[in-house]
Order: sequence, then structure tokens, then C-alpha cells
Amino acid sequence: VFEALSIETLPIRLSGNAAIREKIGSDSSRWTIREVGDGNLNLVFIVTGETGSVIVKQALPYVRLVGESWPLPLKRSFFEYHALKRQSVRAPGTVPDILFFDQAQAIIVMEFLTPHVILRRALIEGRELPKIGRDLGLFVARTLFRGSDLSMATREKKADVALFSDNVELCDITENLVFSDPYFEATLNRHTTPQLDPLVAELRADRDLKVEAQRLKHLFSAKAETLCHGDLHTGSIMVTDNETRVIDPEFAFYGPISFDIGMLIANFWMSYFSQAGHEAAPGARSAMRNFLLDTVETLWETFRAEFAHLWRTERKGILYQASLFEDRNDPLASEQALNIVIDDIWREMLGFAGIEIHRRILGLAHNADFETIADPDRRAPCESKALKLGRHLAVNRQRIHSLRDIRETVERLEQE
Ligand code: SR1
Ligand code: MG
Repeated sequence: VFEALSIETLPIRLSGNAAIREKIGSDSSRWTIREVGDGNLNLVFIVTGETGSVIVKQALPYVRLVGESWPLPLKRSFFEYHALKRQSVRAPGTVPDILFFDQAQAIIVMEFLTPHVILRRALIEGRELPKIGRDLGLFVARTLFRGSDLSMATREKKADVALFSDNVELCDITENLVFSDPYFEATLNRHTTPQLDPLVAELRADRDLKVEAQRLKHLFSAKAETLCHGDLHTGSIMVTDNETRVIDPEFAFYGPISFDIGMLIANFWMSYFSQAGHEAAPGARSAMRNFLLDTVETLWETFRAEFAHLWRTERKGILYQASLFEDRNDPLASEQALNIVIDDIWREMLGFAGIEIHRRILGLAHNADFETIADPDRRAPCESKALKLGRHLAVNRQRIHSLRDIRETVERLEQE
């Protein structure tokens, strides 16, 4: 029978576990326990013993953000565990090590990352992290390429698609909260800045935008291309100046290669527009703004270069088989195909980024970048500029050809 952990029961329930005892010490009377979960869904504890610390994460049978009225199955913990396992093989060193998994209790015990902090918090504080663009570009290229039909044996990939296809309820959250709710007056929506009302009404009446959002939802639900993280935002990343780790893949599903990249890049653009709400004086965070736009460029260019490298050196799946091109003695054919595949990812990625920006301001699940700007008169222009960028990306994505162009648009909006 499932039982939610508490600070009192945790030592009783986990002190018999050999892996935990070995890591933090076997005298559970000396364990100190803190509940630190501030996400929307789960319980998270830091457990510290005489020789170290671990993270204990437990799924609850409902959405923590909303309460027991919104049940959510425990099996998301199973998908998180399996996604972490695959990511650790496909992009070694980028996710926390797992010490123990209890499927029935939906508990994952994993490495405590220290002195790491959540990337979103670091960006709100105005901290520049020099390695982040490259680290994340490599992470997305490696996990998304190696989880696809470009790399995997088709039998193994099809079995994995079947396995993850049961993550229905978490996909349902994304399908509704990301792609649909922001574009009508859905019950769960909230925007905390009434100054946005006229713009919100405009967006909800925007036929082109609504059609694009549904085209993107169509891609999300039908293009089972690779194993996506599924919720790759700056709150799912832990950082130090020298290290980047990706956490929380409970939304993992087989979807478009472009999905994780678009969600992630959107969060850097939102951070950009939120800086004005956090800076001590106008212009004080100019260097930070440049860092964020440079990071987006590094992330995408690293993704592109690494994806191309894997395409040339590890393409062993059923798609664009090397033998097909090389037999005909036409190496340029493979490069032509690569360019077309990357162009498709680019256009889809821009769309997903636009929609992610909208849902974080108009839907149920907001982000701290904007929410921690206490004064609504300061928050409103930040959110409104982000919403306009989101619309531009989603609607004009077929006609946007470079991050230089987007940088100009972003900087022009910032000056408004
Ligand atoms: C009800 S869950 C809302 C959001 O929290 C998660 O982190 C996902 O981003 C989801 O969309
Ligand atoms: Mg999460």
C-alpha cells in the first residue's frame, strides 16, 4: 500500500536500505531530514547522515500544486527512473546517479548534488554561468539523437515507444496546459498581472496563433521521434560554475526532437525579459542580458554541431542509412539530408518555444522568473514583451532563419 513519506517516517522506512546506509551512514538516529520540494508535483527530501547526503524523491498520487482533487498516477516515478537510466548512458555525467528505486512507493533515491543550485534561481539572481549553453547543447544533442531511429535498433526503439506510451496522464497535462488552455478562458488559467488583459484578449482572438498552437500539439502527440525529457526548463537543471546536471524527467515521452530544445530555449528568453524586473537600476543587468542571448546561440550551435557529428559518426538506425548514400558514392546526399532534418528541427523548435512562453504567463504553471517580480507595474512590461516574442516565434517560425534575426527582435522588444 502506498504511503507518503514524512520527516518522521522516512528513517523508519528507508534505514534498512543497504545503498543508502553505505552512502550516508547506517545510524539513522543521526540522520537529519529536510523536505525541500517546491515543484508542482512531488515530495523531495534531503537526508543527511554521518558520511553524506542523498535526495529522496517521492511521487504523490495527486498534483501537489492543486491538491487531491487532481489525481495523478504514481507510475510517473517509473518513467522518471527509466528516463534517467537512458540519459545517463546517452549523455554520461549529465544526470544524478540513482541509488535506489521503489516502484510501489514511487520513491527514487539519488545523488545529492552540492553545491549545485537550480539554474532558474541562479538566473534570477543575475548569475552568469559560462558553461551552461555548451553543456545543455551537448545534453540535448546526445540524448535526442541517441534515443531516436537515427541511432537505436528499431526493435529496441519500438519497444521503448510502447513502454513510455503509458505515460498518458503526464502527456495529458502538457497537451492541455501547454497547447490548449492558454488560448481560451480555461478554468485552470491564471495570469497574475491584470495589466495584460488587453494583450491576452488579442492573443486569444488570434486565429493564426491558435492554428499554430494546434499544429504544434499535433507534432507533440504524433511525432514519436525520440525519448524527450518532456519538461526541460531551467527549473529542471542544477548548476555550479563548472557543472550542469539535468533532473526531473518524469514527463518523459517519445516525441519530436525539437520539443526539449524549444522548451529550454524559451526559458532563457523568458529569463531575458524578466531581468528588468530584478535589476537594481535600469541597465544594471545589460551584461546578463547579453549573456542570456549568447547562451541561446551557444546552445543551439552546440546542438547543431554535435547532432551533425553524431549523424556522421553514429548513424546506425533505420533512417538515412549510411549504406544507402555511400553505395552510390555520393557523400553530399547524407549532408543534404542532415541539413533538411536540422531545418525541420529549427522550425519546430521555434514554435515550441513560443508556446512555452505563452503557457508560463497565461496558463496554470507559471515560472519564478516573472512571479518573483512583486510589483505588477514592473512585471507587466516584462511579461508582455515575452508574450509578443512568443507570438512572433509561433506564427512566423517558417520565415525565421537565424538566431541573429531573433536577437534583433528580442532587443527591439526590450526597448519598447
Ligand atoms: C500540473 S503540473 C504543471 C506543470 O508542472 C510541471 O513542472 C510541468 O511543467 C507541468 O506542465
Ligand atoms: Mg519537474
